[in-house]
Order: sequence, then C-alpha cells, then structure tokens
Amino acid sequence: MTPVLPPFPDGFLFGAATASYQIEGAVAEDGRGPSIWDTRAHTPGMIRDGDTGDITDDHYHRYTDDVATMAEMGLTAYRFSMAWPRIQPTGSGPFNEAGFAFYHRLLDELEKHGIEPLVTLYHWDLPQPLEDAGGWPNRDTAYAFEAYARRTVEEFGDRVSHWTTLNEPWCTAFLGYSQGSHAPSRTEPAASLAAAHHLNLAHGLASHAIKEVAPAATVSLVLNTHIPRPWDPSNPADVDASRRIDALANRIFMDPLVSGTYPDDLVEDTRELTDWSFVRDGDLDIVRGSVDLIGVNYYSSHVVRFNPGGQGLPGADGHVGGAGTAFPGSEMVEFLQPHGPVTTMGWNQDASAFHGHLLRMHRDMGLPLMVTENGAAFDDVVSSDGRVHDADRVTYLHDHLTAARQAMEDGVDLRGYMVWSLLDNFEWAHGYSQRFGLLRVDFDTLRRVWKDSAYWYQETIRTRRIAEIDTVPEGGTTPPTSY
Ligand code: PNW
Repeated sequence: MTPVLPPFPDGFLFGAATASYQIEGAVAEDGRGPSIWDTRAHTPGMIRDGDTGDITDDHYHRYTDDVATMAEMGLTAYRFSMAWPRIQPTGSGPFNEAGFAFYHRLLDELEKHGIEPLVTLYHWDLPQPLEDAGGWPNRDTAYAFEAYARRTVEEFGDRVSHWTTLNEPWCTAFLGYSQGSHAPSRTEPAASLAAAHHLNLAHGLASHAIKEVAPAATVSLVLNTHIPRPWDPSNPADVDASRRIDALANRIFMDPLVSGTYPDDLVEDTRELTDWSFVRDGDLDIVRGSVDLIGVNYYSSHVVRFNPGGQGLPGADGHVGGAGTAFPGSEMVEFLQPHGPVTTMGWNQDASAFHGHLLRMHRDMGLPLMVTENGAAFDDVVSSDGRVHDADRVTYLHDHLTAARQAMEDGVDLRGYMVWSLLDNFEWAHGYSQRFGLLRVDFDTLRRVWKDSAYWYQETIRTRRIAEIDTVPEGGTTPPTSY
C-alpha cells in the first residue's frame, strides 16, 4: 500500500535524465571533437566487453521520436547534457555551429511538447585537448569551462532557464583522477584534490557568467550522494571512518558553496598528499553563494568501518575498475557489502537513507533541491508477451518517490524528480551491461520498448500521486508501445 500522501503540488517537475555521451552516438559527426570518454572507450580493456559510445542509443538521429515518447509518458521536464566537444570541439578554440544546431533542434521538439529543458553543461565529456593540457588538475580548465558556459548560455539563454554547471564533480575528480575507473583513467591522488578544487572554481566562474548573460536563469550544481553509515556506531573509529568519507565525498563540495571554506577535517585528512596551495586567494569568494538550487543524485547508501588495508576488498564501494583509490588519504576506510537487496550494479536499495539525505541537504544547504537522478539497474528481460515486467524497478522508484514526497511533507523545498534514466544506455565503465532505462533498448536494432516502470511513471504523473506498484500497463494485454 502506498502511504496516504497529498498529491504533488502544481509546478513540481516530473522528468527523466540522460547524458550526452551515454545516449547520443554520432561521435564523429558534424564537427564533434573527441572527448576523454572517446579515448577511454577506445583503449582496450577499459570498458566491459569493449563497448563504446560510438552509436549507443543513436539519440542524435532519433531525438524526435524520443521526445515524442517523453510527451506520451507525460514528462514535464527533461534533464540532458550538452556535449562540450560538440559545441567547442577542442575545448578552447572556435565554437561549432552544427553543434549548436543539434541542440536547437532538440529544444524545438521539447518546446513543441511543453517539456521544460534542464540543461547540464558538463556531464563528463571533457574535450581531449584540454586533458592533453593537464585536465581538471590544471587550473586553466576552469577558465576554459567558464568561456564555454558563457558562449553556450548566450546561444540558448532565451530558451533554457535551468542550467546545471557540473554533474557530480566527485566522480570527475576521484573516479577520473585518483581511482582511474572513469576517464581520463589517471591514478594521481594529489592531482585529484586539485581537480576537485578546480571543479568548484569552474562551477563558480560559470555560475557568474550564466547570471551575467541570463540574470533570470536558475543555476544549479548536481552532487552525487554518499551516505556512509558507521558499521558499529558505538565504535569511535568507525564513526571517524564515516566522517572522513562524508568530508571527502559531500562536504568538499557543499562547504565552499555555503560558507566559502573547505572543511578543516578534510584538509587535515589529506595533509600528507597536498598542502592545498592550489586554492588561491579569492577563489572561494567566487564559489560561495553561486547556486540557486542543488541537484541531488541518489542511488544507494554505504556502510563503512575503520580497517587499515581494508579498502579495495571485493564489492567494497560500488566503483569498478581502476588501480587507485576513490578516497585519497582515507585508504583505511573499508566499504562493506551493504545489507538487503542490491541492483545489478551491486548498489543497495535504501529509500529511508534517501529521505534522510534530502532532509540533511535541506538543513545544511538552505536551498531548494531537485532530485536530478534516481533509479536502478536490473537484468530486464523481454517476456513472451513482448513486455518488460521490471517489477524490481517499479518497487525501487515507488519507494524512493514516496521517500521524496515524505521529505516534502517534512519541510524540504523539492522542485522536481528525474528518473535515471529515460532509456537504457552506455553505463560508463560497465558498457551496456547495466540497464537503468524506463525504456528498454535493444542494442542490435535500437528499438525502444516501454517497460512496466514507464507505464507506472506515466500513471503517477497523470494523477500526480504515486501509483500502486501493480499499476496495469496502459492497453492491458495489447502489445507494448515501441518504436
Ligand atoms: C551517475 N558511484 O553516475 C551519473 O550521473 C550517470 O551518468 C550514471 O549513469 C548514473 O549515475 C548511474 O551510475 C554515477 O560509483 C557513477 O558512486 C558512479 C557512482 C555514482 C554515480
């Protein structure tokens, strides 16, 4: 039974999220330049099964049908990212009119259907030449990002009013530059901390540029969540392990925005790696207060304990591949296998942690929030009736949307909820092995089929109430909608 909660208020945005490299394909078309993910994907052994994003969902050519499907599902918002190397192929040189033109065509379709675009400027596809010049550990990258953001908002500022600067800077800094499980696959702990700071600076610089060009725009930063619960809450060493992860994963991005400082404990925890001299006078003044809304990406919670030498044990923190640590300076923190049912990512399903996290972000940030990603990967199969009965995903979304609605009752100013993802896509180092979509994609034919979760979401949006988990797909036993 769904607890009795009031309907979602008018104006609450129901959407789905995607990212450019994960869905577009057409990597060499119309002047797009290579990004660090093209490089990683074409390096043997870096992506499961040798998969690449060369074609993926071919959304670059199928966006018209994809947007029509969003409209049929009832989505009132669509969160997507613009590919920096499509708009500015080398990351610092000339801008590419054909790249702008693609996003104009996409925005035309969204406008036609009354779907609000939520645009992310950077979802991990750094132009390769900027990486060749040092990447995010190089301070210049922050200024390159500012210039790209300014020009892009000049282009689209009259038709897009929600801009996100960066998606999950934690993943960029620590999976990309310390663990090496994401592009550019580097394992340099000290450099990853510089990258984190330059990402904060890039966000701040871009935020001011966006406001100069489009003063009425809403600017957000999207943060992924770590909820590190101590294995034994009565053991101070485990509590300290949890504090370390909270500093390195959450407060490293929250505190500069709210108070214009880095947490003292974080600086202390990482002192053997860096003296933080990459933080220059005035940097944090640029970052403080530079956001109107925080995007929250939530998938799962973690259990941690103090165990020198423990990190890197199998299944530990849900991040695959890479020879380095995702938590530089905190290698003594072990991530334990979470309790309860897990998704095919190995991530646990913990809606109550999500509720608690929304309350915490509301309390600590004092800003409106948007759930910019929430979803789950399962081994979906097409049944003999042609449908995808993804009951696990329906339950996951039902329970998490309920947690979000409850958080609103508890005082959180939550503006919308975006399912990750609209359609199955290229899941980074996991390739096509992880299916997060509301729509199933057959990667041989690129045919899309509505999963039961899509029908459940359609019903939820139609009624503005969380539909029961056994909601019958529209059309009963008729063949599923596909294209
Ligand atoms: C997010 N982690 O990535 C991204 O924003 C999406 O592009 C991605 O497809 C989605 O979540 C599902 O993974 C994450 O290891 C990648 O903690 C890794 C982690 C978290 C989020």
